[in-house]
Amino acid sequence: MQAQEIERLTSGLNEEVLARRLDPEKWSIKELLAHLWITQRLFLKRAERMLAENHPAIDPYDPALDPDFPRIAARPAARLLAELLSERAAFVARLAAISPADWSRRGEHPEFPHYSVRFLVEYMVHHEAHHLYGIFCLRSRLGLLP
Ligand code: NI
Repeated sequence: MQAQEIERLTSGLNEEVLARRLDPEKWSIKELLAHLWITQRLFLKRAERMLAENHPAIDPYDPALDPDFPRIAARPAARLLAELLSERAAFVARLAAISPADWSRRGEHPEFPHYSVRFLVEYMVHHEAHHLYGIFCLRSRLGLLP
């Protein structure tokens, strides 16, 4: 499961190293972890709304405008990781319980004309894989084998 990759690629690094920005303008491993923690919750909330409401409006998320980001990124990485993994298990269990028709329930997203529960899950997986690549590269540059 992809979530285990987050655990593997963030293991064996202390808080100082995790929070180190190798490029001053780019996120540290811990900021990337916080971003995945935040977006997983966001995706779950969106899915719940799409399952409960008819065509709810979905607001785009811009991390640069998120006032909670610095506070969340300052939390201990081990806590973020543990919560991300347990919330992932709950998310997967929730999705396993929905009906085939529920996967086609829609939301109205200004950028994506086919925003369904199925699309949201596929988007989340690709978005996370994109950031896992970033974590993989940072970890490698820190001198650790993946
Ligand atoms: Ni992102």
